[in-house]
Amino acid sequence: MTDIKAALRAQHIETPSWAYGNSGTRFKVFAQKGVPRDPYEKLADAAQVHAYTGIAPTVALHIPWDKVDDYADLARHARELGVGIGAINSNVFQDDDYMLGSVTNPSARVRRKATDHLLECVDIMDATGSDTLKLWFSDGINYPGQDDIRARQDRLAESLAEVYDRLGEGQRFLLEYKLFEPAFYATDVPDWGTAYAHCVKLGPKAQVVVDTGHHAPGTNIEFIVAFLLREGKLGGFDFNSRFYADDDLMVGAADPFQLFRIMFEVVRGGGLDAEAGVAFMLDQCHNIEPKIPGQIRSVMNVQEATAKALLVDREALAAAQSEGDVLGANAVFMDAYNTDVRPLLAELREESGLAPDPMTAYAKSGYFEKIAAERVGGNQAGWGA
Ligand code: PSV
Ligand code: MN
Repeated sequence: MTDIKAALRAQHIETPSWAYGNSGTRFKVFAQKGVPRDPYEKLADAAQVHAYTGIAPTVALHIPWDKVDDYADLARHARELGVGIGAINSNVFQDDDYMLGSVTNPSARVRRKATDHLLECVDIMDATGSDTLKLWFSDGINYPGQDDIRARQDRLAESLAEVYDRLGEGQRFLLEYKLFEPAFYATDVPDWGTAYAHCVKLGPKAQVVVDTGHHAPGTNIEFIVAFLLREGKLGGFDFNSRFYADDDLMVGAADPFQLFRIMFEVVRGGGLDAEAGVAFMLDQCHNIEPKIPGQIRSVMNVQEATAKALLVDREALAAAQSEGDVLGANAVFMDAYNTDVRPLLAELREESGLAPDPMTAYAKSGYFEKIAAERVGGNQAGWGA
């Protein structure tokens, strides 16, 4: 139990700045009270999530949504709030120029513009002290014959190589894949195999990030996790959950058992160890639920799944597996999943001087009432704004 508690104490989950802004679907973005109006206020909200959970000490930025004049000042502000800047997420999907793609666009001018943005993100890493660049490309085509699939791979490789060469000491990039959307026929980085192949070619500073919402229904995500960890190529997660496509719902809400299975492979593969360098990030939007509690709940969901994964009796499991005891092995696995870990986590928090229930503690803190009263006027931050 001491080992389990130590592992849980060391766990670090990163929240995304964009989860604190307004978000929605293409049908409607609902405004909520107290929503941040700039990146500084987003960091203040993220600091609340860390204050009550104790395990969310960094915040991912998305550029240009979090564009500021002075990034060093933003990083200083974060430190004063007790948090740090995590991954820098690039955005080459919201400019008119990118209609036919960014780094894979048939136009050399547009490709140059996109790659320059990625390089600018590395400058922001330098200024903020971030060690991770996250790359997601919306690039792809809608119609057979629209563009040359293979040439697009060449263009992608060329841009990635340029960004890779710009990375400094201790910096890396994570390449994210996604099956479809916004491209509907062929996406340029559609799956982990494509991302993996590009990363292997580039070298150790390039790794794959698994966004749990980016697969075809029924995909065995924990297999991908096990494989990438074994190869030293699992750079991190964008956690969220989904019922249909890339729903960006709270992680663990749709399928807590899947999250447990993923976390088991993480534990099994040594992915919780700091040296493994796996970044546990959330990539979610809270369209109808309040945002700060939505993030607190999500962090707790990952923590609960991790605790259950750590509880798996690995010796008993290995014994049953080597004896070919199918039902016995499955029972060991399910015993851990069916354990109520909430008392253990409450105890852990109290040992660290935190309230046992972060949701209640936050609700009672009066923070929401304060920001709802203070944050009037100005433009609320939003997904894509
Ligand atoms: C794309 O769907 C994605 O998962 C990428 O990580 C983007 O940066 C993010 O969503 C935007 O919310
Ligand atoms: Mn993502």
